[in-house]
Amino acid sequence: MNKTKTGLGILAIGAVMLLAAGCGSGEKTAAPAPAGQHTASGHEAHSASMPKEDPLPFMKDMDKALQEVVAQLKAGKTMDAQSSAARLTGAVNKVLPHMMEEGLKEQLRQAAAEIKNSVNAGRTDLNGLEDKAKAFQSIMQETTTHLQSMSH
Ligand SMILES: [Cu+2]
Repeated sequence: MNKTKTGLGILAIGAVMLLAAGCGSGEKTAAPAPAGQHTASGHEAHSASMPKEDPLPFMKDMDKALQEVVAQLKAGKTMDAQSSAARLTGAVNKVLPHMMEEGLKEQLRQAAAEIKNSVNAGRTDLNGLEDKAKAFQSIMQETTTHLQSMSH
């Protein structure tokens, strides 16, 4: 009887130790990475000012709107292209508050404005627009990578 109880006791202690070890390693994994140039306080301040939404779906809208602008201009549908360009800048404006790199933010904002302005001006220089669209795509790629590096 006594031997059985002792045996169970040892098993129980073993289980507790295993649990404790599990917790310990879990805490280590969850520990924050050492702060680099972006301080934790700076990130928190920005997060608080961000809209509570995932910005990545807006990147998909942006990509779709860009492709439509190009396709509609090629088809000579200037009015449609203008409304697609408005959707493009709308998506950009939704994403901007989530970005924490001022340089990239400004690039994205300016590239979208250039496309919108040239479409609205009715100067359908297709080659020029395709160059702008290509430049915009690489900025979008960088933006997506930047947004994916943050948690929302
Ligand atoms: Cu955000």
